[in-house]
Amino acid sequence: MRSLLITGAAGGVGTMLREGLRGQADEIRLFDQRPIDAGEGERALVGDIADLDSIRCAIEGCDACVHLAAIPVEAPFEAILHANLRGTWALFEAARLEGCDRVVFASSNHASGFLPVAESVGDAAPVRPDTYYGASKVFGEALGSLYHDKFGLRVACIRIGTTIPRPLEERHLSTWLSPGDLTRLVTACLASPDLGFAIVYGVSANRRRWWDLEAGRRLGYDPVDDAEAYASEIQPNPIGRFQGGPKFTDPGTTP
Ligand code: 15L
Repeated sequence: MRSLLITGAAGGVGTMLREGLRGQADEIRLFDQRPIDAGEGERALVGDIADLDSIRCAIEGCDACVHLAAIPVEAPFEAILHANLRGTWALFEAARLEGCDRVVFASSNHASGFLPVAESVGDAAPVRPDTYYGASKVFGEALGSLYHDKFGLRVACIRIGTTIPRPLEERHLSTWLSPGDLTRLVTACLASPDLGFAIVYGVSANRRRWWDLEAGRRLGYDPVDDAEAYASEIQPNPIGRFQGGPKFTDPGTTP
């Protein structure tokens, strides 16, 4: 690949992915509202994700984009509207206008966070957002579908679980996506010749997972990590009734 754009590259997931994808493109452009020190083969770009002109400049000449820029937790609606809704529209529109025909969109498990923990689900899972944040990810998936059907973009929406270096609480034994598996999944989405439009759950091969790996496997994702390896180090704590976890599904958490 010649050029790859990563938006939101200064965030937690962006930082892990930047490491994992190093060397996979001749040039990796790192777009964020915060300045980034670019390394070899990288170019840092500062801008507002909701500004169409900025993102058009950033994506011009790119073969693919990984779109991570967003508010990653629940927040007041106006903030979500700007970064997650306008920002995601600007990204898809810039991709269309500049001829970047492959977008990997960082959706979230919170698009379906109100599914009960007892339910095991796959890519056909109904949307059950648990927050404005989760609803904004559903909007992003819908835009991806629209830009695929109408303009032929190849779009993978990854409903990311919990991407942290290691599981820290009981829920993570089900939801963990290890940094290594994150890179494997995004790499598969960037490379698959079969990608049209897909929604895949971003989760490691955790034996306690609720989410089906099939949609990811169809694109070539082959996870190797299992959160169970850390189970003995984790203090038991309440998971709650819903997959999004109590921090997202408690009525008090919506501003
Ligand atoms: C997410 O989508 C969030 O960005 C992250 O902060 C975690 O809450 C993660 O999901 C999770 O569900 O653990």
